[in-house]
Amino acid sequence: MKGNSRLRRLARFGSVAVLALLLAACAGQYPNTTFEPHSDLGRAIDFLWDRLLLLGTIVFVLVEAALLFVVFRYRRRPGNDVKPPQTHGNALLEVIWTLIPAFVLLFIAVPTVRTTFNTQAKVAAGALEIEVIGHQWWWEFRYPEFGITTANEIYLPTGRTVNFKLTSVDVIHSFWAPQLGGKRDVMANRTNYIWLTPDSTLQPSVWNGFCAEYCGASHARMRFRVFTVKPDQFASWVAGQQRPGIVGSAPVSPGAGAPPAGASPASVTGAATATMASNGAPGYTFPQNVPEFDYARPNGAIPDGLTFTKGLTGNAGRGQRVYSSAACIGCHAIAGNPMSVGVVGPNLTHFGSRSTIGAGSFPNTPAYLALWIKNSRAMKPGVLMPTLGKNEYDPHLKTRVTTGGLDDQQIADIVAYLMVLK
Ligand code: HEC
Ligand SMILES: [Cu+2]
Repeated sequence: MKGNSRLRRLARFGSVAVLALLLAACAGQYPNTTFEPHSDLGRAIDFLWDRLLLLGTIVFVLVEAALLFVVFRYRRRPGNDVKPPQTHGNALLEVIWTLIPAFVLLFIAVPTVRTTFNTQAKVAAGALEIEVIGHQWWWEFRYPEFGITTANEIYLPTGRTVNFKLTSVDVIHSFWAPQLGGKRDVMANRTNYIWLTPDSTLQPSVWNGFCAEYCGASHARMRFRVFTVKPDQFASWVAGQQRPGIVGSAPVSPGAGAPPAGASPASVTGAATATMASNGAPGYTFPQNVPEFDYARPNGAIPDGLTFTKGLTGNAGRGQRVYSSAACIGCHAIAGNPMSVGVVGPNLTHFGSRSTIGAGSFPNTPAYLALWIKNSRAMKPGVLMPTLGKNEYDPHLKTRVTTGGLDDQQIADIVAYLMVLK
C-alpha cells in the first residue's frame, strides 16, 4: 500500500516536471542560444550539430530496436529450457560493425575539420580586422584599419566579413558570442583567428559575448557585447570613436543617471549634457534601455556596505584635473589627454559611449560608475584596479585606503568627466 502511494506521488511529480519542461520550452526567447545562428559561421556550426544529432539519432534508434527485438524475441519462456547454440566470434560481423561506425564518423569528421580549419584561416582581403586581446578579466578590441582601441564592446557592420585576431596578455581565455559564432581559445603564445559575417538582413541588434574558458576569480564577469549595426551607423560610430576624448568648455549641468537598484542606493548626478569640444558631436552608439534588448543589460549586485553620498554633482573640467593627477593615468589611456597613456586597463577615450562597466558587470550609469571608482575590487573580485575611495576597505590588501584616497566629491567629478567622453 505504502509503496503504491509513493509511486503515485512520484508519477504526479513526474508529470508536473514534464509539463514544466514543456512549458519552459515554449516560453520566451533564448538570447544566448546557438540554435538561432545569425552569421555564416553560426550556420556552419549549426549544420554540424544537426548532422551529429541526425546520425546519432539513427544509430540510437537502430541499436535500441535491435536490442529490444532480441530481448523480447529470444526471452526465456516457461517450459522452454533448451540452451541455445553457443558461438565464439564472427569475423564478418565484427568487420561490419567496425566499418559502419567508421563510415558514420567520416560523415561527421570531414565537415567538422573543414569548418574548423576554414574559419581558423586568416580571411581574404577586404575583411574588417579586429584584434581581440584577452585580459584578466576584460576584453580589449582594436580596429587597426581605423586606429580605434576600445574595450568590452564590438561594433560590426552587417554583411561585412570580420576577421578576429585573438591573443591574450595572460592566461587562456575563449572568445564566444553564441548567436554569431565561436568559441575559440585566446592564448598568450599564439595567434588564433576566427572569422564570420553577420547576416546583412539583421536589424540593428546586440548580442551577448562571453569568456568561455575558466580564467580565474572573475571569469564569470568577463563578458562583452557585440552590436551589429547598419553600415552607415557603423561609419558614424567609427568617426565618433576616432575623435579624441576632450571635454568642452560648456557648463556642466546635472543630468539623470538611474540610481542602481539595490540595498545601498548611491546617487551621483552625472554631467550628461556637457558637450565635447569643437571637434564634433559623438558618433552613433547603440540605443540603450530598449526593452527588447533587456537580455544584454547587466544586473550585477552592489556589494553590501558600499555607498555613495547622495545628490553630489560632478564637474567634468574639475574631474579631468583630478583624474589626470590620480593613479588612473598609470593604467588608462584617453586620447586627447596627454597625461593619460596607461595600457594596463581599458582605454577610456570614449568610455561614456559604452554600455557597461567592468566587462559587462554593471550598467554604465553615473551611479554605478561612482561606486566602481570608489571600490572596484568590492564590485568585481580580484581586479587589478585598486580600491580608490578614501577609507574604503581594499579586499586585496586587506586594509583601508587612507593616504591618496579620493573623496566622494572628487569621484563625482571624475564620473562627470568620464561620462562626457562619448
Ligand atoms: C593599477 C591599474 C589601474 C588603476 C590605477 C586604475 N585602473 Fe581603472 N581599471 C583597471 C583595470 C585592469 C580595469 C578592468 C577591470 C575589469 O573589468 O576586470 C579597469 C577598469 C576601469 C573602468 C571600467 C572600464 C570598462 O570599460 O569597463 C573605469 C571606468 C576605470 N577603470 C576608471 C578608473 C579611474 C577613474 C581610475 C583612477 C581614479 C582608475 N580606473 C585607476 C586598472 C586600473
Ligand atoms: Cu577569460
